[in-house]
Amino acid sequence: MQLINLNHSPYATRVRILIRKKKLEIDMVAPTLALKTPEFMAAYPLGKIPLLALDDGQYLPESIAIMEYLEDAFPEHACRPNEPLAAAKSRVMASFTDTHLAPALLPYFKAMMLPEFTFDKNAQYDVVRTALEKLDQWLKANIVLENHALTMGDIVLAPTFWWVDVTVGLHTKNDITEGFDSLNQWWDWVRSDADVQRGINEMASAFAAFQSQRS
Ligand SMILES: N[C@@H](CCC(=O)N[C@@H](CS)C(=O)NCC(=O)O)C(=O)O
Repeated sequence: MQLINLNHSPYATRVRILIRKKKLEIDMVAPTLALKTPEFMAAYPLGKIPLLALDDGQYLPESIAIMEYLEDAFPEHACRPNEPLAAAKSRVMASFTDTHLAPALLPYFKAMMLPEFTFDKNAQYDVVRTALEKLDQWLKANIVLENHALTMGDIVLAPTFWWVDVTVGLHTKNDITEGFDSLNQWWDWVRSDADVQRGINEMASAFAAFQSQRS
């Protein structure tokens, strides 16, 4: 098996972190076809990275589906809790990441890729801050860090959360997480994990390389 990977991608990073947490021997390789080309789309119809290349030649897209597959296929070193409510909370974190937080960051990513793209920075700041406020309140009510082991939900959220400061920080000096104590405590806790930290460092290096190419 191989993971077709992009180091800057929060979606690929969550899978890299899980692979390392589960101690799986899966090579991580860059795509050999250029993204968005007809060749890429013909080979991988959903058109996105990451992809898990299976040994029989099939490709599995969608990071969460890949992570669930790896948990099902390799139950050792589980990152999906057995206890139903803990498992549900892990899924809430993953779902919140992809349905609330990542969409709120989209205009920032778009502006990074397309310098001519403009958006209302004050309004978008408020959208992101509102999403973070909800997350802070949810964490406060649902996660007790002292009793909490790293789950798939944490692994999904952490790389996208890293991008919050980076993307919003390109446009404002405000600390967008100011006052969100539960969220900040969770962030300190999650990035103290060596595999999470490694994934974040890889994203940071890839982003630094992207920025130096453009300047
Ligand atoms: N829902 C997908 C999203 C993956 C995604 O958006 N990947 C980006 C890289 S961060 C990508 O492949 N973009 C290429 C493109 O849109 O052409 C997942 O969870 O895997």
